[in-house]
Amino acid sequence: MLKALIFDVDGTLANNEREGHLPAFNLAFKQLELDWMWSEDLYHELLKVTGGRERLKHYLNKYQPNFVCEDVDAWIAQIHRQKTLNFIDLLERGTIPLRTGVARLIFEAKAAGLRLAIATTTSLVNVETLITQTLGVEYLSAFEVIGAGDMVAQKKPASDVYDYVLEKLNLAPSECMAFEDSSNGLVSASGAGLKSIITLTEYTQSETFDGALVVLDHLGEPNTPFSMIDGQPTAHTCVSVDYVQELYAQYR
Ligand code: XBP
Ligand code: MG
Repeated sequence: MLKALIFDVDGTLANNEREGHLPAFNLAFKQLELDWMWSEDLYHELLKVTGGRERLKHYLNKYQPNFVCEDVDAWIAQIHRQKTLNFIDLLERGTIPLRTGVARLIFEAKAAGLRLAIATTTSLVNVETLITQTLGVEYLSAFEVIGAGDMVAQKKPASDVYDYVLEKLNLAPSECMAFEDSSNGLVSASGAGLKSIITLTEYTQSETFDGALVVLDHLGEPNTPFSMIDGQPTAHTCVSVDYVQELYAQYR
């Protein structure tokens, strides 16, 4: 029986890479007097590396090979702390909404008695601020488990964060459904034995999603139907609990 829905955050709950993380990184570079500026195209490439600190390290190795400092990891941590402050500031200004259909599905799932959890690469404070700003602070407790990047040894595409969430929920992967937007996220969820529903973003639309139950442009609303990119044709026009249950029953 389907018992829980587990949501990724960046790209899945909110389309917040281009409007959130990217400008937050660039502002941090400026504030710390670094002569770096990430374009959208460069960021698209850098997104293959999950986790902000890991992404910064990859950028330094590949694009700033002559950069020297005494303690690179401490410097990266400082840039990342500043970037997180900038990102939180953007969230608190209310400029980053949830994606189409996300709030509706969360309300519906909760009303139907499904358990809710989060499995993300980003920091806990980012998740808590996003939920507070969009759904309201009372919704923080609706998510029984929030698995964040720094709580596990390896970030996505490793399965660690999904393994962690399943263990905390005390559920088997066969009792849950994952929601992801990226190939790294799908590989992570699949590695933990979970089936996934994918909603693409502009950054992930050219990726491959072998093994996903269905690939959509978004979760849809009754008056804003989703487009199916890959999957079995359906009469459903938005991802409702009924549709999730149908997908779950077909592929269990
Ligand atoms: C996507 C990511 C994150 C964010 C940045 O995470 O790779 O690294 O881009 O977050 P997910 P931090 O889709 O799993 O939510 O800078 O806080 O690491
Ligand atoms: Mg994601």
